[in-house]
Amino acid sequence: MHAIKVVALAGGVGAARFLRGLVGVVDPCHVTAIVNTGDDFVHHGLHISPDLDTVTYTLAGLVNEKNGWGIAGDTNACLEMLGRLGQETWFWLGDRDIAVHLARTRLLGEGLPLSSITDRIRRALGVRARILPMTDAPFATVIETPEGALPFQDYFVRRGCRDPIHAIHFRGAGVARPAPGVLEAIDLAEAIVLCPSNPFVSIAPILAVPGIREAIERAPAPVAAVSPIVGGKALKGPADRMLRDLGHATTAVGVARLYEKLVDVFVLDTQDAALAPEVERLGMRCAAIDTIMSLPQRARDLARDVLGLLRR
Ligand code: FO1
Repeated sequence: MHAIKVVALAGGVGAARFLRGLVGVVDPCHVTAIVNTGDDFVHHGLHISPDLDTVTYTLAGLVNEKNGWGIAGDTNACLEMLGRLGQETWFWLGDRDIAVHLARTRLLGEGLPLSSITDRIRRALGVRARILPMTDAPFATVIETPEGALPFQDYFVRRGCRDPIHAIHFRGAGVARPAPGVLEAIDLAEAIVLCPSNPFVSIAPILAVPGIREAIERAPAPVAAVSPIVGGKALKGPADRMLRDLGHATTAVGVARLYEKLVDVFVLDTQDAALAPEVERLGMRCAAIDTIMSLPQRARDLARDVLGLLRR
């Protein structure tokens, strides 16, 4: 076990798997995940925080491994009934998952901030690592497409990421403040990791909260990023199409360029080892490691190797 304080910037499934590896090699009490809330939305009157839940369920050992999100073995009686009532069913909601959204929505209605609610949920589910939303303020990722501006989950789930992307906006970014504990965790960190998450819709929203990017830039801790692009393809989700549509190289180098001046060590997959010199020319160290977390042991190895690189 590393006795080192680690802060990880996290989106959904890829980040959750990395974090599960991380808490296998670092005391979970020393791990703080700062999680994207740009995907949050209100659906059927419920406040849904997909990335916070994906991270929480994964660390709690509850996640549906096949999807990477939702709860293993969850039933869908509520969704089925909603369908019979003529309500929207394009966003799959399991019955147990709905319980979490009900609790979150009720507590928000009572005036509790999202950060306190997230902390209550993770403790109730036995998660020892700290999970912080990037902000307690309203914040929404909006995707500009030929069909107009789409709220993130409309683009991602309802329309299945099929629209070309002109631009991505973060509504609320101007006035958002980092959630309590975020800046302190970054200041005190001994290692900072940008998880293998989508750089545009998972990591960029976190960095767009005023103060977070600046805190990372001035933090004494070294910063690593793990590429979510392997062999020119996203491991999950539309990151490769977003790189292409927004005019970037559809490779790990395209991702590394987005992290220029922020990251000390860039980790790409062994399949992309030949790209390392190009990444190093951007002014960061580059290491090629097996980044595909097909099994929990692989995620632990990856986390251990990333921390090893940061300690060097
Ligand atoms: N992703 C899907 O592709 N389809 C779904 O119906 C869906 C439902 C869902 C429910 C709860 C939850 O926490 C996540 C869910 N996701 C679903 C995943 C989610 O939309 C994305 O993974 C993130 O927003 C992107 O990180």
